[in-house]
Amino acid sequence: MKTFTLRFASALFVTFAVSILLLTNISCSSTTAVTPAPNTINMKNSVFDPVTLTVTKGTTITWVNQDNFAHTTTADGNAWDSGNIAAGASKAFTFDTVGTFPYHCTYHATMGMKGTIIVK
Ligand SMILES: [Cu+2]
Repeated sequence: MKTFTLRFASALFVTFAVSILLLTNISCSSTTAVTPAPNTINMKNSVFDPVTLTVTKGTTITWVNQDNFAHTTTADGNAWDSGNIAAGASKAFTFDTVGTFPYHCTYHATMGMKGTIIVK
């Protein structure tokens, strides 16, 4: 009787553990699907990397300046403007409006330092 109870309890526990694993996997894969790219844009050699970033509404994007001089992230339509982001510094904005937002660095746009944020 004791053995049977123990086995039954073990079976229950295994079922429970497998369920948790399945649930964990499901939530992990859906998170990956919603956010395909890390929400960080590097500013290096006066280039935004990646040049185009697609995110879901409500996502916070962080720009990281890896150059040893200042950059900005400035929306062409002025939806956002970081002002100076010093060497080694970063700046984050949260995107709550769906749309396509071209942007640039005010210092290096003429050198081609431009990017696009797509919010879905
Ligand atoms: Cu710049």
